[in-house]
Amino acid sequence: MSTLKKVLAQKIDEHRPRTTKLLKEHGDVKVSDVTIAQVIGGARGVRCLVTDTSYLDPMEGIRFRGKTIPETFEALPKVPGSDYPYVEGFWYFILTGDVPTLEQAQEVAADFKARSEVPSYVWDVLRAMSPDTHPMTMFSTAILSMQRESVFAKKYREGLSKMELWDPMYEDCCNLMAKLPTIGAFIYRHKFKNGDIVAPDPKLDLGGNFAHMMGIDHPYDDVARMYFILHSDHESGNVSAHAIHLVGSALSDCYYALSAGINGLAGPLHGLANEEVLRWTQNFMEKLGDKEPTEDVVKDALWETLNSGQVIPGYGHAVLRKTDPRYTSQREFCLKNLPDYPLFKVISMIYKVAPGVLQEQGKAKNPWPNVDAQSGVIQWYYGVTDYSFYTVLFGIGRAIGTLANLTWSRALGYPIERPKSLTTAMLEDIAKGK
Ligand code: CMX
Repeated sequence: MSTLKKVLAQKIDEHRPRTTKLLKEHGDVKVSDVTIAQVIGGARGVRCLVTDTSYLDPMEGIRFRGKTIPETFEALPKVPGSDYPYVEGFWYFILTGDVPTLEQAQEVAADFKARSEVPSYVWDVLRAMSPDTHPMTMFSTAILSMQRESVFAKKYREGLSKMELWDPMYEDCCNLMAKLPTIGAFIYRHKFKNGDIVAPDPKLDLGGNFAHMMGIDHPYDDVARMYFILHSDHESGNVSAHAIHLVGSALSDCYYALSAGINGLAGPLHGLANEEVLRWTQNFMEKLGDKEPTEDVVKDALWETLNSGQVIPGYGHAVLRKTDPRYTSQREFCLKNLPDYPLFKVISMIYKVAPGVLQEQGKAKNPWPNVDAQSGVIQWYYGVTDYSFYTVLFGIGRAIGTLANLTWSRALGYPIERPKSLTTAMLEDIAKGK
């Protein structure tokens, strides 16, 4: 058994009594009161999920296993010759809460390599799809097509006790995690590089190998490591994470669950916003022609978007009430690596102007940028200009946290999710105090 699996099994044994005690001794303690606005308004702010892998504070932003983004990058073992950590080490960290040693991160890297071969029928499925299929549809389909590989589904059919369900779920999640970068890079090369596929290099770590399969040189390997870790986890209430948790709660395996989450991530109010940001910015720059993007010109363009009833992509958030630290982290990367790049300058100008415009409009509760406002410019700079691909990158990252969560959900025996609905007439009666 790998070190990671041994440590995880021990952590699960230690954690289970905490959940049992909360349920048995404190099950009737109130956590949230729910208002009619929350019932109608997408359960915003209703505290009714447990997530131990990460916590999102509205003012501070995300913490992975208690660590801020800079603390996470600082603590994890780095890939030799790189400024960024092993994604595989992050997988160890998010699953267990322990910072792995370099050897432990490399053990996961070797384990992933052994699991990384994608069944050839997946390539047949992707090649059979219409050329105008969106990369997210391809990604979701590729994941779903591998459901027949599920160890969890097989073991469940054979009859496995509830206490043991986490083990095949862990195996499935590792198998899937190890294959996602190869699938993502295949979709990119198949769709945007005339099908000129680059074979994986078994010597490289997950981030390095992804850059290699994309066909892009250093420092794109660092971009991949940074990008996957930054997008990994944002508690469980966001659409992709929640969809994955929800589908998994029916004891569907992780192929079904992740595919569902990827479908949610493909919505323009969620992960697809990174594509929308680039589309908006490119349209804006085209209209601008040779003119300088002054503050006034940017302001006018933002108002035009708002006045036409559309949202400003990359701005606002359901939980955050300040600039997303995932935005800041990517901005710092840009300031170091591409400070004078014209597209970055436009993105920075939007950052200067958009919060004021949104505040003046007075609708958005959070006028500050989220992760999606800054991610596309980095991709564009390194040659990935086909922005319909960007959300696939988000999806590979998002799998890390959500698959770790799914493993823990099976370990702690969380039940099938089933909130209760009311009719509008019932809400009207409640409003009248009946
Ligand atoms: N531009 C224009 N209007 C916005 C806005 C934006 N960026 N953000 C919020 N609003 C509007 C909402 O549409 C809503 O309008 P109505 O009252 O007419 O329905 C109003 O402000 C209040 O919304 P809110 O409570 O501040 O925001 P929500 O929690 O409902 O929605 C989010 C959050 C992210 C969907 C929203 O801010 C948005 O649409 N942003 C743009 C899309 C985007 O960047 N999404 C990516 C989020 C991060 C991610 O998941 O990847």
